[in-house]
Amino acid sequence: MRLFVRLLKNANPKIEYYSRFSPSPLSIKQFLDFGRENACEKTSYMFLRKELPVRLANTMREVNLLPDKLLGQPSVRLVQKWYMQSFVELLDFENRKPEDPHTLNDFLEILIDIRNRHNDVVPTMAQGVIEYKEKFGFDPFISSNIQYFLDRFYTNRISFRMLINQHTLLFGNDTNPAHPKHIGSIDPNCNVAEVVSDAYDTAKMLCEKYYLAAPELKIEEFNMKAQKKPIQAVYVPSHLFHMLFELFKNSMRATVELYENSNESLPPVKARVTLGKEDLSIKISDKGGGVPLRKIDRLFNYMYSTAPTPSLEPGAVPLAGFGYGLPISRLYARYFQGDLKLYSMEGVGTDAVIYLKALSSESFERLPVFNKSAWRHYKTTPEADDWSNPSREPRDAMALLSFSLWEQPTCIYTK
Ligand code: W6P
Repeated sequence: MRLFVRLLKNANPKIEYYSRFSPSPLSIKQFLDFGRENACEKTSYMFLRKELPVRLANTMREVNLLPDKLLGQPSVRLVQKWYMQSFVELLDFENRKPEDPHTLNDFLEILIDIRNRHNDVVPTMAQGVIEYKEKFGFDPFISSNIQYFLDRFYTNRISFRMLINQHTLLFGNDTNPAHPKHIGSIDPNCNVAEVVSDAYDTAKMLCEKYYLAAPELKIEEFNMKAQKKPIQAVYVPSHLFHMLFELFKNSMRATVELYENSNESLPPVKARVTLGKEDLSIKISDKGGGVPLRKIDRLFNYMYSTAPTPSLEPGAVPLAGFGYGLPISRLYARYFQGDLKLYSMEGVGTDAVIYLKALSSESFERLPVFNKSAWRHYKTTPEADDWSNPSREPRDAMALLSFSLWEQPTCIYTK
């Protein structure tokens, strides 16, 4: 305990120190090569004992830029405490040599502790946003700050867990006997259509449980690189599953709800997997009636889609609660240089496309960096909009127009 207090005193200058380094992004190929060939626990240790504090410190500095009204919320405080605790635990290894008998095993154990400590970061931050909204209401400026922050904060968390998982899976005793060919959490031959089908099956079970029906799935593959061969990716199957499961839940819910009071059979959800030179793309299409363009951005907005106590609402259906599923799925896609986009046509249905890099040598981690430019995002106040607002009274505008045209025509040009 005394050790911890002493370390805590040291922590603030250390956060400052480590936050001056930018995180070092790795590509999937680098993760793979490292894990496959010379998987050396000492090398991994030497890299992580610096890189993990760097990534933690970068994000901790950014948390401190949040508006005071948000920082003051108990759940945000709790999350900050977890980050501080983990940071301090990692500092303990700054001077521990990998050759010392206990170092590597102690490091493994600490990593597992840290991973567990941070399990509930997402729902806890969501609680913080709820607390804020209940006290202060919805504010567009704060909402855009929160959007910017949480996108970066959760990306940092995804990357932090990726590094921890690779180390513990490669060097711990929790190697995965079900997937001997996986390198840590990466499947070098990930059959994309199989993950599509698994994610569909899981969403279908949920959907049938609550709606007593679910649309069928139709999968098509277009392999432009090697005709007729199943499309494979070098990727983290759990990330892919997470994204697809989220999209299927949304598509199924839209479809089933549109046909709720109809005798017609449900239109199937279609999945199309394509491989080109640069992109591996997966499109999930539904005929669930679509979403008007005006509402599409909201599906990705944290503050907008954080409903107070979402799972406890009476009559609420856990399927596609429009919670954090979509924004976080998009972060998974972007994390390795891909993206997730929605193309909807109101009245008909929605296409959701996951874009991944076809080449593992191009899928570098996309990581937030704490610097001046990030700082500016939090500290500058919004300026006046540089696009027009639709006139609230169209006839006023018309009256003004005819007035200037007929009474004082030159005014328009001499201004
Ligand atoms: C909808 C709304 C939505 C969001 C994400 C994915 C698919 C769909 N379909 O109607």
